[in-house]
Amino acid sequence: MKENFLLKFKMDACSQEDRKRDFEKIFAHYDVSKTGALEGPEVDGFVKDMMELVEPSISATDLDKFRKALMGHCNINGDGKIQKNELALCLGFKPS
Ligand SMILES: [Ca+2]
Repeated sequence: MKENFLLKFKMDACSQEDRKRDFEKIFAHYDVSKTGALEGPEVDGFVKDMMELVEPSISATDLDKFRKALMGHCNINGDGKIQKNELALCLGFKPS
């Protein structure tokens, strides 16, 4: 089984500090180009890992649907990328 980066993190970490640190690591891992925003294949990678946590054999069609839904939900400023603060809101982290 391919290693899934998201599995390394417990999203129910006990303190707000733990959660924030985990979030920073997750974002940095998927923001390959270090632009401060997930775009194109970076979003694909994030969506794939996230969906494979709940549905290991998910189809490409479903992944695409979920990617569109995620973009619709997270991409608040409408620039086609997911900024760090947008992903934080999406995952239920309070902006700091
Ligand atoms: Ca955006």
